[in-house]
Amino acid sequence: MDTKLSYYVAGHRGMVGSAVVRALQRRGCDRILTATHRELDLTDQAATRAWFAANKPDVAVIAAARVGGIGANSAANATFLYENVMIAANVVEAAFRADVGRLLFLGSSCIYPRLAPQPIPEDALLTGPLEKTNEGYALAKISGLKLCEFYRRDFGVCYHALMPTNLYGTGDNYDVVGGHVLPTMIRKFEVARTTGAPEVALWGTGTPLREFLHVDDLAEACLYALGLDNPPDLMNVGSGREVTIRQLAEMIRTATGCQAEIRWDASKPDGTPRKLCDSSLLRSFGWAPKIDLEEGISRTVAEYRAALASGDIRLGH
Ligand code: GFB
Repeated sequence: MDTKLSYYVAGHRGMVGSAVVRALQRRGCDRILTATHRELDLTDQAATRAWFAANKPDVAVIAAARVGGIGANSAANATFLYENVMIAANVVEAAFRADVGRLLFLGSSCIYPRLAPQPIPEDALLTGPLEKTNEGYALAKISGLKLCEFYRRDFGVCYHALMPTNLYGTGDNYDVVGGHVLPTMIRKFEVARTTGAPEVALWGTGTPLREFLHVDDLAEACLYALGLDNPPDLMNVGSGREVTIRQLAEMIRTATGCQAEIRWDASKPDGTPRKLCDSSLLRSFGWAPKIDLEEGISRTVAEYRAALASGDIRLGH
């Protein structure tokens, strides 16, 4: 990737966007453009067009999205579809109008069919029905990646997409109702440890399999993909390692030092049974994850404790 270019990182206050900014800074890139939600509402077409026309970045990385775990998604499919499809459509079109030649769009492995072959190759896209709990989010992300593919094909711009597996790490959201499973478990076990609660209630049966990737590994994958002259339209990004939700809970209980018993609340949804990405395409270009899950969890637990102590932490949406 060219560190002399200007990079717009949409969603720079989120977990993914802030990791991309840190990765760009590590490479010595000093032309990083950002706009807070208050400064620029990406669901507003006129505002998005005006911002791109005024700022004209060379490259745009789209990490802005309404995101959440299974609870937030299943309770608000309308909002997840509307906001994310608006962001994708506005940003891609406004970037094109402003002559942005390169754009990287970030999605999620939930774009693939609920019962896709495992590990999931990129060409499993649109071969079967989606997981219902996050259908709105998935449809918006499919629209976004297809917009990139079609603008590239029709107009010759290099717009492409990465589909990360379940992410965690620095700057995550620790909302126990709407958050993702890994940060939620850290918070639940930490609360139980510090209050001496005898039990922690977790959702579902504990049997689903998930693949987790540290967000700093994803950020490096983004820069890797941006360094390719002719990247594939769509590439998966995962660690290649699956754990059951039950195994994840044990790992986090150990990392936090919590003694509480786990109670599984089967009235809460399991979601998709398994979603392991086939990341061999991106790996064939030379990218590989560096942070293994045990190391990533212990680092994240330490960061959670430090963030809680300083008050610089997201505990809700
Ligand atoms: O991260 P998560 O909420 O989302 O993980 P998905 C859900 C899995 O963890 C389910 C179990 O099997 C849950 O039953 N789980 C156990 C818990 N305890 C908890 C808990 O306390 N909180 C939560 N949240 N889960 C999301 C999609 O799916 O993944 C998004 O909804 C996005 O669209 C994201 O794609 C990456 O992995 O099921």
